[in-house]
Order: sequence, then structure tokens, then C-alpha cells
Amino acid sequence: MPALPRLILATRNAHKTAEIRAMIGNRFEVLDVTAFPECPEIAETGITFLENARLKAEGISRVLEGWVLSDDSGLEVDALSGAPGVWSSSFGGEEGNHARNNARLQEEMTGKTERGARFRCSMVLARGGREVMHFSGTVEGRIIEGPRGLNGFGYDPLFIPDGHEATFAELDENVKNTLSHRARALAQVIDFLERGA
Ligand code: ITT
Repeated sequence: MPALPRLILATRNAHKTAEIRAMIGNRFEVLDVTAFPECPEIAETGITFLENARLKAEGISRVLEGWVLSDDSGLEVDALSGAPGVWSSSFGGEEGNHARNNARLQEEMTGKTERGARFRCSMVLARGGREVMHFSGTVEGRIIEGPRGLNGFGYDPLFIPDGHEATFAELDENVKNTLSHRARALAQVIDFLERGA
């Protein structure tokens, strides 16, 4: 059987890798940058998801061969004027500390009646240091008052997607992977790659 083509994810977030790997199935061999110690840390200096996704994909594809895919994502909350947005991973004061991020979100939402929010995801496919194509996905929903559920990661315990009564952390991971912002962006990536980009 021929070897699967390789897709390298420009991420160090193991949860993103696990979700993307599950959604890609056996179409590609999916690795992330934790498998390549020579990869630089990419500073996320952009002010949009797309800018940061581009920085990560182009930066990693300068040092690794083949297709590189990045994911920059986050939560936009209407009552907080779109915060935490591109700063989602450090909202609680410490990069990647999901418990603190959720505690701050809960605190800021106390007493708010407007509960609308969405997750956004920008993905960039790059090769040889250059963007080849970008993609995006969004899922609308609402923020609940207290966390529920153990699946997923990040803000999942506080977010109920439209059309459901369970949070992303209560829904089966396969369900999240059919309707999430990441799933919607990735479906376009897969389509693009399968058309023989
Ligand atoms: P990389 O930059 O290495 O990919 P990161 O976690 O720092 O990893 P981002 O800068 O894109 O990635 O920040 C994403 C943050 O947005 C993440 O830490 C969560 O707080 C939130 N987030 C994104 N997707 C999410 C999801 O599916 N469920 C819950 N929270 C999510």
C-alpha cells in the first residue's frame, strides 16, 4: 500500500491535533510540530485569526517540507464586544491555562443577559514558506453561566452550539467534529487537497 501523503500541523496544541487527526481519518498522515524539535516558536503578532494563521503556516513551512496547515481560532462573545477573540488562549492571564480562561469568562459574563457567541477558525495551507490558500469556519452559539461536561478543551464547557442543548464538552467528540468552527474550515481544506492542489 503506498504511504499516505503527509500533512504537518503548525500547532503545539494537542487538542487541535487530535480533533484534526480524527476528522482527516486515513486521508493523510497527520503530524504536528511537536514531532520536529527544529521548528521555531512563531510569535502570534497578528490582530486577526487569519494573520496569525498565516504567520504560523508560513513560518513552519519555511523549515519543513510538504504541506503545512495552521489553525488560529478563538471565541468571540457579543456582550464583551468580541473579546477574547485572537487573545482567547491567554484571556485569564496565562497562555494556554484553560481553567483560568474559563474563570475569567464566567466572571465577565455574570449578570449579562446577552449570551450570544461564536467560535471562529482560520486555517492556512502553506508550502515552501508561502500561503497557498486560506479557509475559515464559524459556529454560532451561546455562553452558559457555569461549566458543564468533560470533553474537548478550552471554552467548550461554557459554549452551547445553536440547535443543541448540550455544551461542546458534553457532546460526543464526533458530534463536535461535524459542526465546529474547526470542522467547517477543515472540510474545505480536505476538499481543496483532494482536488489535487
Ligand atoms: P497553537 O497556536 O500552537 O495552534 P493555541 O492553543 O495557542 O495553539 P490559538 O492561538 O489559535 O492556539 O488559540 C486558540 C484558543 O482559542 C484556545 O487556546 C482556546 O482557548 C480557544 N479555542 C479555539 N478552539 C476551541 C475549541 O474548539 N474549543 C474550545 N476553545 C477553543
